[in-house]
Amino acid sequence: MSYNHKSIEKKWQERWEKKEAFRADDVSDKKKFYCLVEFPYPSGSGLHVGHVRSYASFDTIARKRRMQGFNVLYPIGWDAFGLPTENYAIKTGRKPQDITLESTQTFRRQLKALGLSFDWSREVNTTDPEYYKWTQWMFLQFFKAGLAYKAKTLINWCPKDKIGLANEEAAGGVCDRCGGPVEKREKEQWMIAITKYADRLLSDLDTVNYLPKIKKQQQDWIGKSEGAEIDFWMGSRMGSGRLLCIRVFTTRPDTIDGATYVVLAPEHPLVELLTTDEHREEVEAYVAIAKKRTEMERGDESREKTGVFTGSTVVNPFNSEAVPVWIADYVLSTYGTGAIMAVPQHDERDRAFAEKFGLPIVDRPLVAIDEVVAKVKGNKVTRYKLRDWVFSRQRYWGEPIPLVWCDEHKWVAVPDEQLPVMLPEVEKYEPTDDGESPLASIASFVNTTCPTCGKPAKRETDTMPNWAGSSWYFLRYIDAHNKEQFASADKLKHWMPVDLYNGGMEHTTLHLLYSRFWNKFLFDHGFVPTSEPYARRHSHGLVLSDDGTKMSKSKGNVVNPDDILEQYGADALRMYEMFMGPFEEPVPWSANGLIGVRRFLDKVWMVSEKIGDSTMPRNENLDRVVHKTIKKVSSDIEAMKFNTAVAELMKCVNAMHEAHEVSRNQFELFLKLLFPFAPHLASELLESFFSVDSLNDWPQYDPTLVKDKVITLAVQVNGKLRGTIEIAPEADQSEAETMAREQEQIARWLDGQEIKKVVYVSGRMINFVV
Ligand code: ANZ
Repeated sequence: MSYNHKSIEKKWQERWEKKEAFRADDVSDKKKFYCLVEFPYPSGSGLHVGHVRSYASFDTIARKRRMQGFNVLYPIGWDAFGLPTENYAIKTGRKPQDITLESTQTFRRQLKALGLSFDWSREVNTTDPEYYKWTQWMFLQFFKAGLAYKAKTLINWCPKDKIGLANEEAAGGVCDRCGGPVEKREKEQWMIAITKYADRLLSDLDTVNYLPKIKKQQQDWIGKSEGAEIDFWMGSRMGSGRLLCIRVFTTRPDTIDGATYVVLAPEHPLVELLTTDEHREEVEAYVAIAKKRTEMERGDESREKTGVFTGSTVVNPFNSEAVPVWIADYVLSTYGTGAIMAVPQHDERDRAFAEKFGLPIVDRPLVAIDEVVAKVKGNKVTRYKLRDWVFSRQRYWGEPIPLVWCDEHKWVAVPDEQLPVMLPEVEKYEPTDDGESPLASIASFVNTTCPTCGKPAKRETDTMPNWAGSSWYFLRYIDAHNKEQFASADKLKHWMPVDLYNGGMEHTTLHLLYSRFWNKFLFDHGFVPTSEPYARRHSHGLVLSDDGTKMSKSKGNVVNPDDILEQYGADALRMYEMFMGPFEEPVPWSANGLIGVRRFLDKVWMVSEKIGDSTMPRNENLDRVVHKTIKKVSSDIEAMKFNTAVAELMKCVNAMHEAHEVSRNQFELFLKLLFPFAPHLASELLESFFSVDSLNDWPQYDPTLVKDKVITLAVQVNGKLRGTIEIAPEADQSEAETMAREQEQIARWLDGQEIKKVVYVSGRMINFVV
């Protein structure tokens, strides 16, 4: 028999909405619990089943916490600026604002149809001027603190999307958005000095509870290296009379005695000066090719080494030997000093290079680092791989950067009372090939007056990257409608830090790092109460299509949650996505798996028909099953092992199904456990048999019932009691025999004896006749 999910789910969703059942209290005696999931980008294609996995799983935790008496904040909103909407607007000739409105309506409808317990009164949208006013205000705090600066840099440029990308968005030389190759372009950009926080972003990882793989990725991305900078001088003066030196960065000063050559990155400023005429042609040809290669290619350890000799030598400052200077693209200009001392004896890459070009490989003992550094007058330095954050985009659909250029006063902040700087409505959004923002062609936007002197001035036309709005949205949820501040200090103090945060692994080096940095900055300036925004971070695995590949529109293998809600219901979809596999691992979609979960829910419905009255005798075995389920489900939710929690609930229902009768108490306990997973069905059954008020506590298991039952069995040798064993009542003779023989005090009596017979009286005794 199948239950009617449509009427039941609609009924409960309407009731929750009317009661504002999930509204969090800003003032409460209860302990707070701030449960956060990464807010979605409202794309035109609607909610993805991958969203459901994260949101439903955390909904389970949020609901359990409410039952446990916590004041829970579980909010949601829209991260709506960015390229997909802008590109879609260009394609369809519509306004990004209208498209966003439409997409958020779809997403909201879908999330509500899932019965997720979000506090909808705190919904935020990063494209709302009331929201981005504060994003702009925060940018100005960075600017005023000297952490936002404009610099000409080589940026990663995606020729297809016509957009500059941060390093994090161009990892491996490919565009994060379209997958196409990324070029280098020189461009003036706003940068934010995240590197000033590199050390704290690293060391404070010790103060938070993140999945180990998340911590590791952040550590690697920040990439701290302790080493030394050492100067290798030329032995003689150049024609100009100058004495040149190459400064190398090494993490292994102890190997310097074995440094048999020096390598410059092809872009190194000394390349030209050090190249002798004899080698110039060859060097120039090499440099031209090397510059075209992506950093990924160049960093690839397995690639055949290439390089050229400059014709010059420098002196190894430790042993005064002359060493040749080479140019090779495995040395990157963007790291360290862009020059290395090569130690083929100790470094794989240097060895491969030396072998290929016939450079000396010498075996010399290591020298203590401090001794080397003192002798060669080197500087100990700490280097980071982390780069400053490229913060401007020459695109339309983002927050305008609230600065004004005045020839006299340079960059001037727009005064607070003039925020937000509104994004003007425009006819055309097309990015330009010269890389200028579409806003640059709107005279009414560009032309303004200098806030300092009142003379004519021009607005900055770059917009912010879409990582801006998401860097602080967890703060806005706390006080979503505040018009005076981004959030009040009292409320921030009440709710921060986020107790538990879930999101995709793909955000570990982007959003997660940016928002930690952003929060630390606000903390340093007294705007937020905690240095770290998230006490605990977890990550869910992707939901793949049934053939194990990524779901994508072009392949037509996207599962639409609407269809499933219609046919199987929200409870089935939610619970299936928790059951499909370990939470942090990618799992393929399985239609059969979904059907199996739906059948389980139908079985729950059927169990309700065999609920006995309170006069029936206690079925102790079923009691044990129920209490073991309480124990396992409780600890599994805490450990985010949602799949095994669901499996346990299934086992319990099977036991109930097989039992002759199920007591009211047993069923009530079960429904309470089911509620965080399948809230509609559980509420419906609780209401018809008990009361939904009973959801005010989380079931506790009886410790005596979860212990496996054991009895004491007497062990005799030749009829004399020699000891006892604790054993399950249903144990057979061989189990009892094995256990008895393992007991030392019994083994002593049997040692060296020939056993003639064993008498076993189940539940009473075992007798060895020797
Ligand atoms: C000599 C040496 C001997 C090195 C040895 C390593 C091992 P991490 O740990 O990643 O910071 N290096 C320095 N700058 C470089 C650049 N711009 N491009 C490519 N390689 C560069 O790596 C630091 C080490 O990588 C440095 O220490 C340097 O090689 C190389 F047995 O110096 B080492």
